[in-house]
Amino acid sequence: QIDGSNLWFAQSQLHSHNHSLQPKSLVVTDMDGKLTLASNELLNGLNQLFQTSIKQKSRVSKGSVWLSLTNNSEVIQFIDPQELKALGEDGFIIKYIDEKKSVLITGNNQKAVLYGVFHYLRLLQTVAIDKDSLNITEIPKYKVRILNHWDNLDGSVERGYAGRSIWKWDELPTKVSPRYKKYARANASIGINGTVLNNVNANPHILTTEYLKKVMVIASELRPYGIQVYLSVNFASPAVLGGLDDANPKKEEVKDWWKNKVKEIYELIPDFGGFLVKANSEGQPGPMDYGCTHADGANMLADALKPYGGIVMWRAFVYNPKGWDRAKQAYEEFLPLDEQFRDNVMIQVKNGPVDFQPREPLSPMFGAMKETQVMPELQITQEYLGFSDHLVYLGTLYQEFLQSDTYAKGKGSTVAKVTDGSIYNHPVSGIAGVANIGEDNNWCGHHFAQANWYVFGRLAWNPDADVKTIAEEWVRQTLTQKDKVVSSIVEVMMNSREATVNYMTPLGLHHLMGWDHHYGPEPWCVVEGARPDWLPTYYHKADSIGIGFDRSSTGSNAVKQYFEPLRSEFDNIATCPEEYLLWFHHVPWNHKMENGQTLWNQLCLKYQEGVDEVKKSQEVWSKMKTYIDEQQFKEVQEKIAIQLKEAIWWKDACILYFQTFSKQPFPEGVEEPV
Ligand code: GCW
Repeated sequence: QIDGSNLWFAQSQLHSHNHSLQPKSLVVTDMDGKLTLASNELLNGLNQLFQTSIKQKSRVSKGSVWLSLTNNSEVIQFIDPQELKALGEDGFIIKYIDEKKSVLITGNNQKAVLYGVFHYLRLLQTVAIDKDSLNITEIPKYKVRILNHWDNLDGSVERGYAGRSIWKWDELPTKVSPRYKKYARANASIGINGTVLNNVNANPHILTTEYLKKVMVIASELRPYGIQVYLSVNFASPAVLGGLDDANPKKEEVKDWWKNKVKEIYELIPDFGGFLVKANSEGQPGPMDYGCTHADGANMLADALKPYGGIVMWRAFVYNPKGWDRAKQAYEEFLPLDEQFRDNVMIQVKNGPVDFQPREPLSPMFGAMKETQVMPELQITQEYLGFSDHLVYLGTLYQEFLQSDTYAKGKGSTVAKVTDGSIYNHPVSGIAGVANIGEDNNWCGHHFAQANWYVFGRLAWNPDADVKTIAEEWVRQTLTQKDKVVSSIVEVMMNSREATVNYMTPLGLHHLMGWDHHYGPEPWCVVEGARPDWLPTYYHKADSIGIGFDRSSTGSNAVKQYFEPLRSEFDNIATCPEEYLLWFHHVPWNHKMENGQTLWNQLCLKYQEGVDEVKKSQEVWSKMKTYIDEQQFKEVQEKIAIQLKEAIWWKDACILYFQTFSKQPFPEGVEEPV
């Protein structure tokens, strides 16, 4: 029975073209037991895939799969030392060696070999391979490929929709959940190498000795799989925990407190990764409380971590209700500080300038900060995309963002390139994903939400990888190997995000969702005394003339923060891409759209398009019954029914509400509410 708990290890079936590739033997060149985990993983994987029991031998012979670190004298005979050096810490080679008639999997350390093993097993399951295609060198683009858990110490998860936290703080350090290892293995299989265990809205108590001892146990469970542990820290910790008067980063006693704390951490966890900090954001304490800057705060922590090789990921999610346009603030606050940050600080920036909406243009921070390493933060948990009730494959969202051109160094300066080290070169680079993992049996709440964890990892490894291919990989490993079925499911996945944009916030609309919980439509929402920038009316600005936020040069001028030609393209209503139209412009209801429709009609038609797409996916899924595990089939079917009901809810609620301003009827082809 497949219940989803096995993630993408569920099927263990060969791709139909690979049946002839059964290895004759497994050879592990491993003097000191470093490759035990990798070789067990490989042996078990191969045995399962080929339904056999593959022999382990000590000498490579015809038909072997050969596992070795690169520092082996035989390996060096077959691969150029330069190539081996270029692999760095995490890269690996999978190569068919003609002289030996064998497949070699090698890397510079055990983690890299493990990545190679997972990749080889993945290839066997997902694509037709042969000797010639087995000439693979994979080197990850980002150095830090990390999950951010917004998990609280009481076991709740902020914006989590898959049950409570997987970290059992009350049981630790005595009781160790078997899930920790499974979690580490799943992450390693997709190349993730770090995790921040606790919420960015950080409880200072994570840094007490009591909790650090619990963290130490988790770290030792994850370590064999190459996953480093990081913590979110509360900037006020020296005052709250240490009893100091305040947490002013300029004060020696504050600096000393952090230094001592960091020393204590590294004594317990020698490979500790570093800190993630949300400061002076949504009420969190920070250096600005003391008239200091983000740089002062980040650098103080960076200095404490530096001797141990630790890093600081300092978030730029800052906004202020006093400003005219929330989307502008991060740039205004951080750009003047470029050049001031230590080289072990990364500024962590959400993909869009507002907040993980179904669609946003890229944040102007990307490409603009040149002296400081900027790392993208993506959200895997579906805070604004229907929680774990809606089937939304986020690969297409991530790809659209990573391939967005910043023009920072001319055409082709994609977000991926300005952050992964291709264009600006900093000692460290990284990408973060806010996890959608919880204690639910299937880990992520919705079976298909697992694909979002999966695609995040694969893109963190290679941001230029094709997300359709990744979707197919996931389907083959998780659901089925039947070619026809695979392509139908992949199609549903590939269309799902655009559908969600359409039934929630088409044409550049954003933040229309329910107050606080962010579920369902509430574009009319008014809350007495609430911050205006938490209310949908702040964003859509619908009135009798039109709808949309004027961020053009005649409005908030947020467009100014982009490089040319983006700036002019966004600024001009005639050239602004329609998917961002209402993000950048307040547009009259009768404005003519590219296809000749008025804005009003087009808006309504887009809502309908979103609903229709969900109907289509429902139909496709209903035909999957005979191919998919029964329970899984049923659970997804039920969720799509919820999604359809809610897509209609979104459409009706938004159109009816905006109609009070446009005073125009439902256009032809758009279903009226029943
Ligand atoms: O999107 C908002 C969320 C908060 C979150 C915050 C952030 C962790 O609604 O729940 O807090 O962003 O990213 O800091």
